[in-house]
Amino acid sequence: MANASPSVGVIMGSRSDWDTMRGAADILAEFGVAHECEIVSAHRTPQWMVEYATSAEERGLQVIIAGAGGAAHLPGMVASMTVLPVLGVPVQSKALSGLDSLLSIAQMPGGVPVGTLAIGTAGAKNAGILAVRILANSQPDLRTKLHAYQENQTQQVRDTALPQ
Ligand code: RP5
Repeated sequence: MANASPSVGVIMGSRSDWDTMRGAADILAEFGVAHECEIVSAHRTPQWMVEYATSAEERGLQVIIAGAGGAAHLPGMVASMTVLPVLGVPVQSKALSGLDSLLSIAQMPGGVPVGTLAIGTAGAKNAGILAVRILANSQPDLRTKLHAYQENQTQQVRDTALPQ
């Protein structure tokens, strides 16, 4: 599933982002969405970032999930070079707990949108779900799976008892 005509690209600035970003990949795998995962750094591999962003549409990607930490320029730079929806995940940085990542990703100039998620693992998970929701607009089978996912989540909470 990870390599067959991917419709979602999951990219991140560093290997160190993987523990966070695997949450997005796990959701895509759970829903059976073909995806690819790559390290693409805005600062360490800028030419590769340009190549990735400018070829994404013609390669058949429909959504890009981009995670980065600190001076997190990757999502915004990718969004500037494609018209595909870009979902940005602020990775929790050591120095500033991800506030730097969040602001770097969220505070885009008008005209270059990045859909910014929460800091860290919740953001990565939700980016995966949001990508599935976008794809579900044209894929009824994914809509059905989303209903089941949500109902299951609700049931799990309803079935949870607090300690006496
Ligand atoms: C960013 O710098 C990456 O997205 C990562 O979150 C952060 C630190 O990278 P490493 O020094 O751990 O490779 O580009």
